[in-house]
Amino acid sequence: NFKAADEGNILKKFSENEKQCFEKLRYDVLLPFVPSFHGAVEKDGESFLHMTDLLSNFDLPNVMDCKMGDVLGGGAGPGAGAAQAERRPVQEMVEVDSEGPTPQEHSQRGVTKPRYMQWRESMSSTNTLGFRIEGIKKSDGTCRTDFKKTRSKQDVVQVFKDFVGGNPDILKSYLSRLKEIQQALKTSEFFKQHEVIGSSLLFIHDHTSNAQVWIIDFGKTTALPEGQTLNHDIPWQEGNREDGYLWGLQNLLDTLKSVSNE
Ligand code: 4IP
Ligand code: ADP
Ligand code: MN
Repeated sequence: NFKAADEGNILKKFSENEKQCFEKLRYDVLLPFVPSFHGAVEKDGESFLHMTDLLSNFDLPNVMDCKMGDVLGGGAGPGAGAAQAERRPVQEMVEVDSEGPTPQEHSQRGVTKPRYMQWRESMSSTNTLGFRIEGIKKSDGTCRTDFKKTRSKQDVVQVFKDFVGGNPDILKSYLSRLKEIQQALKTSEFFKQHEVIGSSLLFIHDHTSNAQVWIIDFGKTTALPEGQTLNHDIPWQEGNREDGYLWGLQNLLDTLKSVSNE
């Protein structure tokens, strides 16, 4: 999905939806918290979004991807409706939880995508905390994505503790950056007017204690109909399209605070 680009930049596989988000973000208070966008480009016959490589000002970075809010999408977004026809292999569920699939899903050897996604939300911390850890890449080259059952606050605290290597300066920087992001989100016009699904906060730090958090991945972020806005902090209900982003962010802040207190 990604390609190297000119110094300090990367190319992400083109998405019209994501491009539109980046264009609107140019005029929004969230601009300082998203990668700089340099437009759509063609390379080897394929289209890409040209943006800043967030890792380029780090020396051997450690990176964590935290997916915020609901993942499925409650409205007419890309997560709903059409996805009912898509199937995921039942084996993927069995690998995480042998009790996961129903007898019917076993006999069909598949689960519908919305069912799979809802199950992923319930196994991970998405349902209980409003965010989940997707993956971690460490400076030593190791990569972990086995967080599908990381659900409780204590589980998440342990993962973060290990990730920051117990460094209090890094934790402090992460916390203050998250508070800035929270403030910006609360005043953002873009955020008010969009359902944010499947977007992540990218945590990056290195041994010099340089630590930053960025908002990434607008592939499934969709504009609401003209005049409609979201609160992002109230529970999802059929039809309200609430994504639980701010609820998840507050829980993420509280979780990081308990890492520092331990
Ligand atoms: C994945 O589940 C992620 O939710 C993907 O979202 C999603 O891609 C996949 O759907 C879904 O199966 P796992 O994390 O359990 O693998 P993201 O790319 O935001 O991480 P979509 O296409 O919905 O963006 P499929 O249909 O691509 O498999
Ligand atoms: P996808 O739509 O495939 O989920 P994302 O935008 O979430 O794509 O990016 C996937 C991963 O690529 C992230 O977890 C992050 O590690 C890396 N990544 C994404 N954008 C950037 C960026 N601008 N700079 C550096 N790394 C990035
Ligand atoms: Mn993503």
